[in-house]
Amino acid sequence: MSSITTPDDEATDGADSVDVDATTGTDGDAATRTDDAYTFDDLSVVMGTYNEEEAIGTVLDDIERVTDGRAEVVCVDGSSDRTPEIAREHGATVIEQEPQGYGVAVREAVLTPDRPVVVTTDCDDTYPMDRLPDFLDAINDGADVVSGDRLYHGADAMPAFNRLGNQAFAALASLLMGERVHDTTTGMRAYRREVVQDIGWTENTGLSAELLIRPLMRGYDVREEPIEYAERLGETKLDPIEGGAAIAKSIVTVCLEERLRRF
Ligand SMILES: Nc1nc2c(ncn2[C@@H]2O[C@H](COP(=O)(O)OP(=O)(O)O)[C@@H](O)[C@H]2O)c(=O)[nH]1
Ligand SMILES: [Mg+2]
Repeated sequence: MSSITTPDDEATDGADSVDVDATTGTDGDAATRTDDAYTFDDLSVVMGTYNEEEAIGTVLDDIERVTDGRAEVVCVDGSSDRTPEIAREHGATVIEQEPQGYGVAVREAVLTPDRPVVVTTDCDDTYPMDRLPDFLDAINDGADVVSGDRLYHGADAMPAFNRLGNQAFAALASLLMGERVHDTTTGMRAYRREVVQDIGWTENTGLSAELLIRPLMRGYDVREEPIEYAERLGETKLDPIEGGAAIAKSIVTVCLEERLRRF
């Protein structure tokens, strides 16, 4: 795992408030480690879903298989197709919301669960749900945020324009933060619930970058974990030019806000 370790002496009040109330594990699978380690019973997998009927069955089947049906699934849905029906058939909690963009949906999704570990994903079969145990392990190892780095393995399935853009976003954020990050716009991350609850989120298309940058700049233990990235099922909901401009703006705004906050 590549690690962005923020020194403790840079930690601020936000990081100090991370107080892990670990629950007792049960026996049985790879995600069960010690008495006070989180297990799949402590995990919520959350996502925005917008007309993803081609992909949602596969994504939810994968989560069920990998977590033995123990992870809770929350979908914040703005679809006009059969996505929400398929989600409910799979036992997911579906929150209906008018489509207002990625970040509006994902903010609602990360704030909904009561469980102590929250994992985000896209509902498009691009992210490896098989890696959920590794993300949970990293949280149990002390990480506050575990961020899937798609670019580490090359992200061949990503359109070349998006890949270049994502590399540029990571370079820009690294420069502004003074810490090297490799993938700021990934959809797959694990968070301790306190992290998402304790920080105020402002961005929409740029929420993914914000969800990495604010915790990192507040001294939380943020780690990047290389992941494979697969070809999408169904159509993308993000316009690369308009969305890319919004993400760049979010990165600059959030980095400046976090720098000012330190004074
Ligand atoms: N509820 C909701 N979900 C959205 C909206 N926009 C995007 N999503 C979902 O957010 C995830 C990310 O979008 P995606 O099209 O995969 O973006 P990309 O990965 O950048 O191509 C997908 O699961 C989408 O269905 C929206 O306005 N409302
Ligand atoms: Mg996607």
